[in-house]
Amino acid sequence: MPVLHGPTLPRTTPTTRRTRRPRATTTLLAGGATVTAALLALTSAPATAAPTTALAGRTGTARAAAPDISVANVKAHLAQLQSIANANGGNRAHGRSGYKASLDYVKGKLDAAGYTTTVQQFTSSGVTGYNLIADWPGGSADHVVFAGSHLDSVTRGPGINDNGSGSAGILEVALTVAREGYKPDKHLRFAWWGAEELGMVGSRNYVNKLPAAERSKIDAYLNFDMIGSPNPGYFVYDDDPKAEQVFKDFYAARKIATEPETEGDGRSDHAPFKDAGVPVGGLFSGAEYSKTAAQAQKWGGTAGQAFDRCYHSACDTSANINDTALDTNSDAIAYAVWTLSSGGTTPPAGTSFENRTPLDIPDAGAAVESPITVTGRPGNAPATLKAGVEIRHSYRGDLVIDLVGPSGRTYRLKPADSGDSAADVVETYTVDASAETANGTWKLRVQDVAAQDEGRLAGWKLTF
Ligand code: DTR
Ligand code: ZN
Ligand code: ZN
Repeated sequence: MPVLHGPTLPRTTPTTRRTRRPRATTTLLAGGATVTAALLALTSAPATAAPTTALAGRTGTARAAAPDISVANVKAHLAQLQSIANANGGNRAHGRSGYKASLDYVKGKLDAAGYTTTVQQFTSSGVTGYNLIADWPGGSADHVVFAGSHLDSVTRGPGINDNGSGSAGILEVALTVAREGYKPDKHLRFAWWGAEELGMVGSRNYVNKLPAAERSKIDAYLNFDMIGSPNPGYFVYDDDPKAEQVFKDFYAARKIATEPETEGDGRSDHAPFKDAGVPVGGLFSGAEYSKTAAQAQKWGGTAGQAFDRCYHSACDTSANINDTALDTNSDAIAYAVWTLSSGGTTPPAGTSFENRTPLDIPDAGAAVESPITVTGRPGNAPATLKAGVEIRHSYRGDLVIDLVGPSGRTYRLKPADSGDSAADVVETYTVDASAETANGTWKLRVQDVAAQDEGRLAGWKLTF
């Protein structure tokens, strides 16, 4: 039975990894019937073509555009934080009762909205501190869009702009996600950090405890520390280019000039994420530095005066907020969260997973198996899954080759053929694997069923 040879597999390093390769050639059997048709006839459990389920089960709003964030709601959160400070010695600082009361307020809102919340404890200056992490159920666990703000104030004041503004802004964005029933492609996570004013202690504690495999899943960490300064500037973090561009697009559409945030490196909770190699972005409306005449020209406000005259002072109260900056920046947060959490989770077609670990095939012996674990591919495998095989053997007619899917279902790639005395199998088979989930462990099973000739599997790969 003449078989058109598939492409010779390129030599690669002996690891299982995801690579992009040119599409393989379908192997045709005599008479033009594709291997797929032959495979369907041969498999013990015929693979019925299941509908692509990548989008199945999606409910709720998959709104493309971000909704407006109610600045009235953001200010209502700020009023609560002000009341908490008033009732707790005038501040919401790490280790003081006002901080834990602030966290309990935010947590209560998120729990009621359906978030999965976690309170992470740590110690700083001999005092217990707390981070609040909130996960919005759903979205690809391999792609996390993460928005954070520190919730603590300095001891000298209530910290309404620094950083009630960022905390209230991301809280209202998170509550709007729930109200909208937003179903992002990526997973959404929000955090309210403790002890930032002591040197990003809470956020650094979180990052240090996060396994490297989990850090690598964070597509972007977005930091919001002071977004309602009374004499506001519009600064965009110039770290991750993609996040920076998303924010710049938002402001450009509203004809608001922005400047890169350059003096904040290491000065807020994005620093531990950046140090760990996580792409970071964020917004800032200014602190103790004075607004220049040029900046006043484009942003309004008062030249020669600090962006926030009450920075780290007792006067950082509910009156220390510019509502326009708070409103615009809260909308910018929503725009970035919606934009960065849409799409971009399924690797492009032509993505390959390889196993280049050689495997000896015992002559007239038991079958051997070589595994490939596929991750990051939601939904089912395609009806034209490519299985590229490279076997070095002196009599290929001795060999039976099967693909075993994550379900355990077996797909016959090559039967034994005593009349085929040629050497080696270097072939790409096309398999209708649409009944299988793409993610999971796939196995190539090879058996030498006749004596006197032997060989080894050099490597194999799956291309989606
Ligand atoms: N360190 C922050 C305030 C701050 C000062 N410069 C920047 C730049 C970027 C973010 C924040 C800041 C605080 O006092 O909380
Ligand atoms: Zn501060
Ligand atoms: Zn701050």
